[in-house]
Amino acid sequence: MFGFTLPSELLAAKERAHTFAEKIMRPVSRKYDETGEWATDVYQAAFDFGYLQAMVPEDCGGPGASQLEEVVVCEELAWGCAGLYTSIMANGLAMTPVLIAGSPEQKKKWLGMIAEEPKFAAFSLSEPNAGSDAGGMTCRAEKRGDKYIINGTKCYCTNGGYADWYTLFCSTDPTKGARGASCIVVPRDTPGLVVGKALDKMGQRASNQVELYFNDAEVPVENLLAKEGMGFIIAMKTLDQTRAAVAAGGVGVARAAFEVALDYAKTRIQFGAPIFANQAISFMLADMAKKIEASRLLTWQAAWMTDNNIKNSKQSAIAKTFATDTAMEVTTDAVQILGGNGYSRDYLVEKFMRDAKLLQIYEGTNQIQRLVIAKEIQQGN
Ligand code: COS
Repeated sequence: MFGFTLPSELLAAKERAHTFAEKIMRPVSRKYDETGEWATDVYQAAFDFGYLQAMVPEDCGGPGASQLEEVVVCEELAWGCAGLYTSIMANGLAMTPVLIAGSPEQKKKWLGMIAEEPKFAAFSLSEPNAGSDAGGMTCRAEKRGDKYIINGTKCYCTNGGYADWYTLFCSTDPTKGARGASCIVVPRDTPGLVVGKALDKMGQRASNQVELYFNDAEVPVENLLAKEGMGFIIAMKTLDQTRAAVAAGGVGVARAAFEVALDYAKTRIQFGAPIFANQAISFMLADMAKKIEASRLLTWQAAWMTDNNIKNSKQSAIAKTFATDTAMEVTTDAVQILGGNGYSRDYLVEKFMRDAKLLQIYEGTNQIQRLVIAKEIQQGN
């Protein structure tokens, strides 16, 4: 069966997520953008709606959402507020290494915890000197008896200030480069783990990114996911899955800006007519609509491939790049269409534009996505 419409249960999920975004996120999005405070009220509601724990499988007590459902919901959440969306979506990012590589016991323990009450996990890959070159990580875990002793610094750890546990990527064998990387679950209360202060950002200010400092932090060896040396592969497989949810964020932010710009263009009178009457404006809106629709289809495709166990490194990188570049272009054009009003804080489009920028940067910059796409097409994929 081939079709482009969502099945009824996903249409219902989309409608429900839109209601959540409209009634719970939008009214407070400006407040959390200004204060940068942690939105406990929104995350409690996100838990009640099943969004914080969406990726927890049913046998671990969660809703076990498909990737397609996740991206359908994420588009709406990002429409509501990209900063709040990032906190919610990044819980799925942090859980995915456990989903991919955890033993049944590890899944029950770590994912089950997220299903019980509003709790956060955080994905910790980047380091001050290993961002795009993720394989160059130097954070080190040495095995001593039944413990790993961890030393090093991580950065840009989303939700890191509020997480109960971290999926930490670190080197267990520095002589092997990326092949010496491992993924270890680190509980927040680990002695020797210090959480740094939050990054003060241009946009998505409701989300939280911190540095993590490990000083002889001790973690039981049973917290290792899969085997030593599998960390880099786990990270890459995780990002293949989760980049579709970032793409969905791009679609949501772009759509939010498009709606404001379209409404404005139809009602703003200049030279005796709505500015939409000028092709200079209506063609900008036509291009926005075109790119948003294409972004959504690419996003759905990448998510559908994950759900059907089809390798999607190329498609998720394409979706992430296309949709988040679209978000940047559309939000910038929306500010332009609103002119001076667009640049003012009286309208949300200036926030959408600041928020969009981060989507082009996190979960792999769009330059790295092009590297992934280039490698894939070189290999004939
Ligand atoms: N799935 C499975 N395995 C993968 C993979 C994938 N998607 N991508 C790479 N691998 C494997 C390769 O097959 C290779 O295995 P072998 O050692 O057996 O050959 C190994 O991983 C190393 O791959 P590669 O040589 O391609 O690694 P590079 O160091 O060249 O880096 C990029 C690859 C740049 C793509 C990677 O470092 C990356 O994604 N960087 C961005 C990181 C990122 O997104 N950071 C944001 C964090 S979240 S805020």
